[in-house]
Amino acid sequence: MFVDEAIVRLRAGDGGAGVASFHRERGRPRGRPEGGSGGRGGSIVVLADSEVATLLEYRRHPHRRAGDGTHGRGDLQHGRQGADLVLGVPVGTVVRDAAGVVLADLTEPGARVVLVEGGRGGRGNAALAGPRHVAPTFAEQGEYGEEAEFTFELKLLADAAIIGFPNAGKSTLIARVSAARPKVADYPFTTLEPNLGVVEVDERQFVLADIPGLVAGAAEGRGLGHAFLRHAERARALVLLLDPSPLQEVPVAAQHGVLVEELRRHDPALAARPRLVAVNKADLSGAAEAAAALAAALDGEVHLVSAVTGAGLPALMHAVADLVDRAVREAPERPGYLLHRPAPPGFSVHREGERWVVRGKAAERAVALDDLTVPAAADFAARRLTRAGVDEALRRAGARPGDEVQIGDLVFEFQDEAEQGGKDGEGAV
Ligand SMILES: Nc1nc2c(ncn2[C@@H]2O[C@H](COP(=O)(O)OP(=O)(O)OP(=O)(O)O)[C@@H](O)[C@H]2O)c(=O)[nH]1
Ligand SMILES: [Mg+2]
Repeated sequence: MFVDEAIVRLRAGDGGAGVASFHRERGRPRGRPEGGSGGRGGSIVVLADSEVATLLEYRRHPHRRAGDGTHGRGDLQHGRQGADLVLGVPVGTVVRDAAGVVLADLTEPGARVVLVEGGRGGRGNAALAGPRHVAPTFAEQGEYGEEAEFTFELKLLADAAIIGFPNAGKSTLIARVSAARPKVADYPFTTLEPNLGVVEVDERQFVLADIPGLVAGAAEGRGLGHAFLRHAERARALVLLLDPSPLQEVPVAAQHGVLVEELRRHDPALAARPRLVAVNKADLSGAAEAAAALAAALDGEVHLVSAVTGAGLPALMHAVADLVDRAVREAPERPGYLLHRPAPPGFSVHREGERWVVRGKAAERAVALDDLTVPAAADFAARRLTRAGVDEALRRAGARPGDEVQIGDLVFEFQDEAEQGGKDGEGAV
């Protein structure tokens, strides 16, 4: 089953906690701090993999988690890192965040992007020890891994795409010029998913896509709708394949008009894409006349081919190869992949009712200690908030000494250190 869209929920691993412990020796109740740090949580990465053909796996299992880091231990033993999780997706997958912003367009095999970052491991008391806190009795907590929802959308990377009404003979044609073997039948909408085939013309090669049939009103959902046109979006050239058969109710000139209009409604850039026009089923009576009349009406070239007998196909494939080559010369690079990283760690201050609320990693990290009821730990956290600029930001926002401040789960009273004799004042909590 071919699946070209999936919504996934990804959760990176949590960081392990740091630990507070002390070297113990006979006669010395409290020796040097020896608490190890926690390991960082695993991240989740998407990787464009040419072995992966569909997003089916993500439709089936949309929830993914990377490994957690383990906690630190005494004796300077650090926790192990959580395992990263690598999600293989087909080449041509576009990744969007929940707001629809494109994070990555994975057009090259091997392209990879980190989508959610593992939580940092907490530092143990050995790593926290410094001149001011020679033997901290506290340690940092591990950080939660990031969690977010993403949309994966596969846009096949064909060089050229065949667009036409149901039954026009698109699948018959691709089967004739490539090794692709899609189902062919004389009822409409035989093809429900695109088929790719490699076409060789002299020394040249290009990838041709057989796209499901398009009808008038596809943009409103008629027939199979037009969502599958996403697989034509990256094609450098289009082949409009028209059906002169009397069984086809719409005459070829009108088919041409409908196809161009539906392309435009899906994406104006598609209607502007270089294209060739071909009338199929040359073996049927009336086909040559229909092709000639259309050429006159369009004042352009119309290929007359038969996907069954093969007539006219070499010339048409040559013309497609020429068009693809020209487009490659004009724009050799496929649109590379874009990337917006999430906002860097920082913080913001908001007034919520009577309380000041500080949000953001920099502030949450400062207070992520295992036991803030220990005065030394509270002192340590207060100093880190000052260093991170949180006090200053609160003061500028209008916070007064005694106001309530919330950071994460922690609520405390604002104390203006500047008014108490400077940031380095000893013992202020
Ligand atoms: N006489 C004649 N019949 C053709 C030719 N090409 C295709 N057909 C017939 O047209 C019918 C439809 O062919 P398909 O290749 O399945 O058409 P399609 O465009 O892929 O159709 P959908 O997948 O339904 O959109 C089949 O019965 C084919 O045998 C041709 O050149 N001449
Ligand atoms: Mg078909």
